[in-house]
Amino acid sequence: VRSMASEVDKALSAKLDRNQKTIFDRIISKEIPANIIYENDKLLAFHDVNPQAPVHFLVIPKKRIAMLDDAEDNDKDLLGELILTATKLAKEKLPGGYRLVINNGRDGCQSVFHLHVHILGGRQMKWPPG
Ligand code: D5M
Repeated sequence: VRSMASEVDKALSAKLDRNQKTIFDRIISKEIPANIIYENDKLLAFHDVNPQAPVHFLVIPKKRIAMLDDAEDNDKDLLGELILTATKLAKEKLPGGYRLVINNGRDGCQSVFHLHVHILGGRQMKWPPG
């Protein structure tokens, strides 16, 4: 079982190359399997392979945006849809509440350089997050 520390290790060793395809591109193209929850022409939602809560899934834009830092004004609609879709799915699965997280860069503990929203819930979340 991978631990929280190893997610941090992964983030610390992850290399940012904006032109590099990531594992999420391969999930979008169905080259590799994922437990998909929702899909439309712009977005894909699937369960996180290393869940940090009883419910932990990701919503990603199909457009490759490496990280929140790279989002531009013309991504406004897409970012809106990303959050609203994450929320719609979260409300269905987690009526007691939930947390959305977007990790950005090394200090943010980002390990996959394809923008993704984490949706976590099914337990009492703590604050501040680690
Ligand atoms: O989070 C990246 C997240 O992506 C981390 O929680 C594991 C998850 N992950 C990595 N590979 C896969 C596959 N193949 N399927 C599902 N989930 C995956 P970050 O915010 O970059 O630290």
